[in-house]
Amino acid sequence: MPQTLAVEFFAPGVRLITLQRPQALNALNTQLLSELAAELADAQADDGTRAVVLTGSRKAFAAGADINEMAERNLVGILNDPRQAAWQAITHFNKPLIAAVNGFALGGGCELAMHADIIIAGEDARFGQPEINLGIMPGAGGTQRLLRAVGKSMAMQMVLTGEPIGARHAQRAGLVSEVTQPEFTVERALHIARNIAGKAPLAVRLAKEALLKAMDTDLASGLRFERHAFTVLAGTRDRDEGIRAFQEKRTPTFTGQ
Ligand code: DAK
Repeated sequence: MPQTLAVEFFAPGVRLITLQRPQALNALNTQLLSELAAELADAQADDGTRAVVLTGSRKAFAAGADINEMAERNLVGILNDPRQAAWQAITHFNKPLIAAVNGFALGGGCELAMHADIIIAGEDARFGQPEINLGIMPGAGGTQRLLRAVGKSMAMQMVLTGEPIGARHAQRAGLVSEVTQPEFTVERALHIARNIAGKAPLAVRLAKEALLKAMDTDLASGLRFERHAFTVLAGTRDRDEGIRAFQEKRTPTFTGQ
């Protein structure tokens, strides 16, 4: 049983993971990161899980890496850091991941949110990379993913000053797809997850992979991947079912084949 997470299941195929270290504003210590990585691995292996929502509390999605734990690590400790493996597992999660962010998403917390495919933010959410204030810099993808999400100028400003931005600002910049009242953030994320969970799983998986390719490859390679994935889907039963259901004016029943 995880100690730092709560996990709930919703039909059809949605898993809600809530970070629960309220005493430290969900700071990401080794235990929390390991439990999160294990939960995502379980969700990935489970055919019944089609989408995952990740959230924190009203006050904090996550206030970054656990600074007290960081204080105990020297350079050797950092090179052999077990949190590296946990971050790798989170990075390789291949099902749809939606972050429902209220309150602080700082440092590793902002980086964790950026691992999600979609971010829904409450009006009071604050996104920031304050590592510079500790004499360090982002280490879990912050410099790379933030720049791709918000562009060079704003990423530079956020990383070099450490100052956070609010939810509306993050939405205008493209980091966040929707802003809600804080009490509806999780509900809205679950609604989107349920919608995605009803789609053909192979199409969702390949569409996600193709979209992520756009972030790290040139246009010609991305288009090649897209064409290949599109061709693969043309041979699936779910594609036949989707088209037949349209013609028969009914809701499709996808099986993942
Ligand atoms: N770590 C540990 N404890 C934290 C914490 C954190 N990041 N953030 C907050 N807390 C604790 C506070 O110490 C306090 O504990 P008590 O004093 O009550 O025992 C409690 O949570 C409530 O916090 P505050 O009293 O400070 O609450 P406020 O509302 O006044 O302020 C705040 C909220 C979020 C503005 C403030 O707590 C704050 O500035 N927190 C630190 C934010 C921060 O600097 N985050 C970046 C950390 S560096 C890596 C990958 C990534 C990283 C590292 C390694 N590898 C791949 C190896 C990432 C690094 C970072 O994220």
